[in-house]
Amino acid sequence: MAIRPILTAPDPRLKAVSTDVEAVDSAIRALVDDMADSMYAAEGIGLAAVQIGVARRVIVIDLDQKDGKKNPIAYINPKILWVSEEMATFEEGCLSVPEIWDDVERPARCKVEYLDRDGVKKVLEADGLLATCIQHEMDHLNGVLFIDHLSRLKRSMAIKKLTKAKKLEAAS
Ligand code: K2U
Ligand code: ZN
Repeated sequence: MAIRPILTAPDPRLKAVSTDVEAVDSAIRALVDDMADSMYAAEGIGLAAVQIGVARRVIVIDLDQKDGKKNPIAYINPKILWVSEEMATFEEGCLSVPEIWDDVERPARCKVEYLDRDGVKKVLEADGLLATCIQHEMDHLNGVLFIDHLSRLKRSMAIKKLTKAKKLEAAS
């Protein structure tokens, strides 16, 4: 169990298209545990493996964090089977896009098939914040950040702000 550094944009590694996990073994379970530790340390509610530099199709989400309770759910090789025509808008942020928040419209509900941390196939119908978070994380597995859904002007302003912050961080 380890807290690993979270990549921040701009970083070409965040643009990778992550590859499927061949077998849900102890190494993948250790990756899931590290992802959960890293997510909690950053006070996030979701994390994709690519955000800690591992381009494999693994997501961890925990929307149940209250009173110190932790219930991290692993989604391995997740596939979206269906999305609703109905759309919903949430103000999104991202641990890899620090201090930038903006509204993103996505399908309000989705159905996702995945393997759990024991390799058991599951199917989940999600709505609300879970549906948004799953789609946000699925974007990460395809090398897409939430700012890629914004207008060209807003995205370029975000990249400019993030680039400036990285240069200041490197100089300090
Ligand atoms: O990829 C991520 O960083 C996951 C997001 C979860 C999320 C994003 C958009 C919509 C729903 C969920 C973070 O874990 S939670 C947002 C956040 C961003 C920066 C700092 C703290 C929390
Ligand atoms: Zn994100």
